[in-house]
Amino acid sequence: MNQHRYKAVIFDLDGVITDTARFHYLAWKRLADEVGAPFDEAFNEHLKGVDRMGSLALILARAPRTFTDQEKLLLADAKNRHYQELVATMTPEDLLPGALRALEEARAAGLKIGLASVSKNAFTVLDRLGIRGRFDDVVDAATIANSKPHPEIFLTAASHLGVAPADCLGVEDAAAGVASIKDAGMTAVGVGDAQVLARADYNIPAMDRFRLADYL
Ligand code: B16
Ligand code: MG
Repeated sequence: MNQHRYKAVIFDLDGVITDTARFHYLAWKRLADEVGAPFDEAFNEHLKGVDRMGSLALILARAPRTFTDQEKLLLADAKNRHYQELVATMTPEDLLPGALRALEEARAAGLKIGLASVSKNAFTVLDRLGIRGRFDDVVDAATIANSKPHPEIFLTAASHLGVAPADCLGVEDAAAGVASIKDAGMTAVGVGDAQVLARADYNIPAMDRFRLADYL
């Protein structure tokens, strides 16, 4: 049993472990151009931590016409196929600087390690990065009803790890993700803009500044 303040660290994937946001952006951008909806990097920020159909709804709300449910499913499928083509090019070199060390520090400290991503492609991404075996639990996003900022995914991760939420440290790069961690009753490390991630208990500009000892 470890003697630390926390018993588990639960990581977000996109923006914390790897930069899949770039691929989501490219895939959504192509779709937005096809339907005539305005789309840029700033708007893409609002999609971080939002699930696929939720993201599509936000994009289509700015399109010049409405879409049937069947059209929406086809559009979401097309976006996902494009995204998966991009993910297929990933290698362990796509780990964000500091991410692997953070996983190693958590393991060395005897903490449980979880992944809380609302991406249904998370398992594939972890396999491409070669790090799936480093997690004690990876929440299957297909089992999650509410995407971030709802706390469900972080609560599910804690429950799978057998750790009380108050004993968990969550690591997130999106405001919606930090809200999810805080509303789950956990301590949050925000990775990125401290003003955007103002609800986090600790703020670092990027994962290369993550030092587990700073939070224990
Ligand atoms: P998929 P996270 C989220 O991952 C992304 O931030 C978000 O942009 C994306 O729409 C969502 O996954 C769903 O991804 O289409 O692969 O199921 O930040 O929770 O790791
Ligand atoms: Mg993220």
